[in-house]
Amino acid sequence: MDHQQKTDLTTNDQPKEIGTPLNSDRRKFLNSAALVGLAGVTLSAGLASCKKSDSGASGSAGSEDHYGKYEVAPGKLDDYYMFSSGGHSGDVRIYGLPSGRTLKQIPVFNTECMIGWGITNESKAIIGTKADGHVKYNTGDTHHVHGTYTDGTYDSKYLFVNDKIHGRIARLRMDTMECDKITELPNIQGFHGIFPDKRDPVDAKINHTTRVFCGSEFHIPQPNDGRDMHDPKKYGALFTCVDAETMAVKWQCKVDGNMDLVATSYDGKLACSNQYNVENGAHYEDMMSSERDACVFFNVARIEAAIKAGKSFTIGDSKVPVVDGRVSANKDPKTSLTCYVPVPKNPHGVNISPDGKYYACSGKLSPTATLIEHALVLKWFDGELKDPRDTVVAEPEIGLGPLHTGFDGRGNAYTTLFLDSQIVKWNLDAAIKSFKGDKDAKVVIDRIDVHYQPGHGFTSMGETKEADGKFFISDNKFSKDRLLPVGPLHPEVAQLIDITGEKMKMAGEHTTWPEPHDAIIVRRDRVKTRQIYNLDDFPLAVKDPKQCRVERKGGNKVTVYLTSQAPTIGLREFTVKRGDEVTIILTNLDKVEDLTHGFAIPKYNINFVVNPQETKSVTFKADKPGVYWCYCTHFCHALHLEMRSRMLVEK
Ligand code: RUQ
Ligand code: CUA
Ligand code: CA
Repeated sequence: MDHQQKTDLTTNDQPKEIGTPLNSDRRKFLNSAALVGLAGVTLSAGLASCKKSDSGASGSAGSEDHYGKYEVAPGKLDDYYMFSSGGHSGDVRIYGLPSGRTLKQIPVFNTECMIGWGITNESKAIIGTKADGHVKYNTGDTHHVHGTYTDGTYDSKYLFVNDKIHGRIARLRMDTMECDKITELPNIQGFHGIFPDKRDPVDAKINHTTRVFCGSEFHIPQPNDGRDMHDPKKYGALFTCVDAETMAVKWQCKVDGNMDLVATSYDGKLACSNQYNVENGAHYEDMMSSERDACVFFNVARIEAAIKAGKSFTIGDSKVPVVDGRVSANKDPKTSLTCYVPVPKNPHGVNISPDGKYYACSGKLSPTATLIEHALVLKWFDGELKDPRDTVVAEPEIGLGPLHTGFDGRGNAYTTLFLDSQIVKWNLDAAIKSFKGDKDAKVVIDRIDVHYQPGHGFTSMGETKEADGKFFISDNKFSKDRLLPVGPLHPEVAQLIDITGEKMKMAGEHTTWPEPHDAIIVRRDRVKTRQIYNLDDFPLAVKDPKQCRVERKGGNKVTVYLTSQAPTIGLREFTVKRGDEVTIILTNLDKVEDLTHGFAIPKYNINFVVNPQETKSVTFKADKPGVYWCYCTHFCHALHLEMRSRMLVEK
C-alpha cells in the first residue's frame, strides 16, 4: 500500500484496508521530508548526531491489538474530559476520553452562529465592540487551555485560553462551559504560552489560582505606535500577569529574548517560559544564530515587591506597571527578578513534573530535553549558585524534534518527537544519573510511532499533582493518508496511548477539526457543571409570558420582550417601524434539562440559542419592511416547526 494508491477511489472502497498498519517506508518518507525542510534553515549539527539506537528500545508500533480495549459503549460515559484549544479556529473544544467523542465546541474569539456568539449583545460585550457596534475582532488563535487549581489540582472553576493573534486572554466558566471575560494585553504581540499559578508565592493561606501568566513571542516597538519600526533593536517583549478573578492586567515584566510556552511551580514561587529568540532577532536566521537559548524564570514575589516599591514604569497609554527583568538590570541574583537558564538553541514547550521538582524544556532543534531542578533555581535566586546553567540536572538525547512533555506521576516523561513522528518515554531519575556520568542508566524506555508529526502531547491529569499515568494524547499535525480523503484541507488526528504499562500501547484515534494545540485531560469527577441557568442571574430576564410586550422608549428605540416556552414564543406577532433600532430580549422559561430554544430572523442575520432559564438579547436596525417569521432553530418539541412569531416591519 503506497500512498499514491490511497488517493485512488478503489482503495477507499476496500473495507479490508481498515486497520491496516502503515508500512515503515511511509514513515521514513515523512521523516526525511520534514528534515529536508529544516535543512534549509542551517540545522545544528546536534540533530544529526542523535542515534535512535541509544535507546536500546525498539519502536513499539503496530500494537493494533489494543484498539477497542477502551471503547465506550453506547450510553456509557467517558472517564475524562479533554479541554482542547481549537487553534486558528479561535474556539475551545471538549472531548470525552477515552472515546474521543466530541462533546462541545465553545466559541471564544470566533463568531459562531448556532450559539449566537458575536451576534448577541451579551457576547459582543464580552468580545468588545467598535464604536459602530460591530465586534472589535472576529478572529482568534487559541493555543493553550489551562484550568484553575486548588491544592495542586483542578478545582473546576475556570479555564483560561490565549488568543495569539490579537494578544487576548479569555476565561471560561467551567459550570456552564462558556466564555465570560476577555482581556486584551497591552504592548505585546504573539501571546502564546499561558499558565495559571497554583498558589500564592507569599501568602501560604492562598492555596489556589489567583494569577495567570502570559508569554509573548514577538518583539514589537514599545509602544507600537509607528516609532522605531526600522530599528528592531529597540523592540521589546513583555511577560504579563493577569488577575484570575478580575481579569485585569496586574503587571508586566520586560525580558531579554522572547517567550514561548509557560509553566508555573507548585509552590507558587516561580513562573517560567522557554525562549527561542534570546537573540532578539527579527529574521529567522537571526533567531537561530546563537548556540544556546534559554528558559527564563520569573520570581513572582520579587516582581510584585518591586512594583509595590515603585520600581516600575509604564509604556504608552497603558497604566499597567512594568518592571525591568532584563539581564542588565538584574546583575545580583539575590535581588534579581529573573533567571535565564541556558538551554540548547531554539527550544519549545516547558512542562513541570507532577512532584513539582523538575521543568522539562524540549529541544525542538536539539534532540534533547533539558531538565531544570526547581530547588536549584530557588538556590540561584538566593545567591547560592553561581551559574544559572548549574540548575540543569539532565539533558538526555531523546529523539528528533522534541516539542512537548507529559508526565505519568511515576517518574517518567513522554515527549512528542515532531520529526521522528514518535512519542518517546524516558525516565527522569535515569536521565539525572546519566547526566552525572552513569553509563548504565537506561534513560529511554520506549518509543511508539504516531501518525504523523505530533505537536502537543499530554497525559491524563498530568499537569496536576494527581497525574494518574493512564493515558497520553498525541495531537498530530498531519493526518496525510490516515483518513478518507475530504479534499485538500485535512482533518487532524489525535491518538490515544495507553501508558499504564512499561511499553506504550496505541489505544485509539479520533479526528479533530484544525487545529488543536494544547489540551488538558481532566478526571470527570473533577468537573462540576450545571444544566440549567438561574433566571435571576440575568437582569434583563422576562420572567413571565405575560410580561411579553413591545416598548417604545422615545424616538426610534424599541424593545421587544419575549419568552420561549415549548412550543410557543411569548408574542405571536409584534410590530415595529422601518428605521427603528430594535432590541429583542428573549428568556427561555423552560426548566427542563436539555430544552434549548433557538431564535432566528430571516434577512436580518440574527440567530442564537437560549438555554433553559437563560436570557439573551440582540439589537438591529429594522431597515426592511415586510413580514419576517422569527422561528425556533433548535429542535425542542413535537411542535418545534410551529414555534414561531411574526415580526411585522411597517413602512
Ligand atoms: S505550541 S505545537 Cu502552542 Cu507547541 Cu502548539
Ligand atoms: Cu423551541 Cu424549537
Ligand atoms: Ca535562538
